[in-house]
Amino acid sequence: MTASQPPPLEAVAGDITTQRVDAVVNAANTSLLGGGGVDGAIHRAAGPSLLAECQELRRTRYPAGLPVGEAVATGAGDLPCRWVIHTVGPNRRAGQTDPAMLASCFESSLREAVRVGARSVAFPAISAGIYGWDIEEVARMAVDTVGGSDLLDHLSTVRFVLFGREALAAFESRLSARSA
Ligand code: AR6
Repeated sequence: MTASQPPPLEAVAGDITTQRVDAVVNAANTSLLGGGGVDGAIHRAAGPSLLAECQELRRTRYPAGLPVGEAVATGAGDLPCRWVIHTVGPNRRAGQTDPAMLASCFESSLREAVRVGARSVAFPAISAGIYGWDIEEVARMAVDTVGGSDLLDHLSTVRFVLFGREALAAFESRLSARSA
């Protein structure tokens, strides 16, 4: 893959904690201190060094927490990747309904991944679980934002890793609409 040919985006069913990519994106919360869903799975699989790094980030860079739509990288502890990129999706259940905030998560996460030197990145369906966004809308924002990013030139793989048939179908449908 050369720099002039951005990578195809791919969607797979699976568990993001087992992905052999350089960086996985975590659908975190503002506290950066763990939670349920993908966040819980990533922290469990990564082990305590990830939480320690997140606590240090809170102390040094984000005393008020990581803002919605931003992203920050840490190491990955025991995960089979090098970095975890933590981002905070908008919480629809709390009235955060602006799709631009969701787009910002995907764009900021890509930028942070490229900044640390990742060439392959796996994303979950940010905000499509506990934060209550419709999977179709998440698929649209994810595929359109990542697919339209200049940062793709720096990457060899971008993979959406989805839980469940409905989520996979939503992403596959948006990906095929894009390439049609
Ligand atoms: N691999 C891939 N996808 C997963 C996995 C996994 N291991 N586990 C869940 N999903 P969510 P959010 C899917 O709730 O909506 C946490 O408590 C899941 O089916 O993880 O952004 C944080 O700390 C759904 O499609 O993230 C925050 O407080 C998608 O990942 C809050 O949840 C996202 O679901 C963030 O909520």
